[in-house]
Amino acid sequence: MQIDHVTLHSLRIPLVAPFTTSFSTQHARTVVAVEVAAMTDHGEITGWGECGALAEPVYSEEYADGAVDVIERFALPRLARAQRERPLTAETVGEHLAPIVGHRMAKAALESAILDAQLKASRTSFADYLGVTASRVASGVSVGIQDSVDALLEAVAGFVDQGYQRIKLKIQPGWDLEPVRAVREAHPDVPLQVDANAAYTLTDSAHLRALDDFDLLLIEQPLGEADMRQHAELARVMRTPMCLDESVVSAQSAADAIAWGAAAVINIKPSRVGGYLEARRIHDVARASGIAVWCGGMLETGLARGANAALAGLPGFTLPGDISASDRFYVRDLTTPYVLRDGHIDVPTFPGLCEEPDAEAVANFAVASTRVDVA
Ligand code: OSB
Ligand code: MG
Repeated sequence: MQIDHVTLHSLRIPLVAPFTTSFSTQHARTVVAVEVAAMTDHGEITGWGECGALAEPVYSEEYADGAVDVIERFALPRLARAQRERPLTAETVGEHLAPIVGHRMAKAALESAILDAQLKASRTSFADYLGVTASRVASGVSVGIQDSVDALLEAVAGFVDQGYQRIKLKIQPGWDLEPVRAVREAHPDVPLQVDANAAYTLTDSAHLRALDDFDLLLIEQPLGEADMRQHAELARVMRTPMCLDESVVSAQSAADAIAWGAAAVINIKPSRVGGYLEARRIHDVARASGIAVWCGGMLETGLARGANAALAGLPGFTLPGDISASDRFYVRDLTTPYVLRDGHIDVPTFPGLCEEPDAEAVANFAVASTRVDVA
């Protein structure tokens, strides 16, 4: 294909309730939506991609406005140059953008939009592209830090009643053993796991070990992004399986984590690792090593939620993902909302990665929009 122009939409979408993690409280999701207008063998096609970066650089070093900047100033000029040589494909985007260090969420958004256009042009669903045969995936939910244990118990009971297959509790120092114990006592059999978003250090080992009493599926990213060796040390003293999120940014870092014993489980977030193609490679590395994976989330809108569900249909995704229904975060999604049916989310069958977003919703939530000519 040949990209003609790209529109970068900065959206601010209100959340149904504030979402608190160890690094921030969000009241709305600031999200960059990438709209690629391309000429393909099948005519003019528009593709959409979502950027996982939050408004502030608090989960990783990326942030929404920074993603717009790097896409506009550095990524698109490279793709413009590349497509003067030969037609662009989604599979070559990663190589064209490799000289740009980091900025994986920005790259992922662009690659997703191009892959969406490519699959729409060939009338292929993302599941068929991946070779996924599953028609639905088990749905888990990530529950933020609450003001009180009672509020947490009420939130968890609501999600359990809705049929979510697994509950993930956000923890941080001062909000860990007591809330986890309370949820475990109220729901003795619910599949339960915790996520610390790097809020602890290795000196907290003895304290974190107390979580072993609660029959957790895993503990996610207790230590810093760069603390791979320290995660391996912590893993040796805990029974609860160690899962990495922030530390795994590529297939290479996944291989390192596995080799060093830093991860018994990996949370694969397509945005964090530079896109769905690298996410697939991490799945393959983990599966070849006997390491379980599950699909994480960044409060995706309908532009990426269905693609995450398709990815999670790959056979190595043996644990429920953070792939909830749209209404877990949004009153109004950008696309047809994803719904929970019997604790599962359907794997989409439409062509491409996502449905075309509702133009009125995009206009409603837009705070800025930048058109970049690429041809
Ligand atoms: O660590 O998994 C995380 C949201 C924002 C940033 C980091 C994380 C999360 C979540 C939300 O846990 C998961 C979801 O999208 O449902
Ligand atoms: Mg996490």
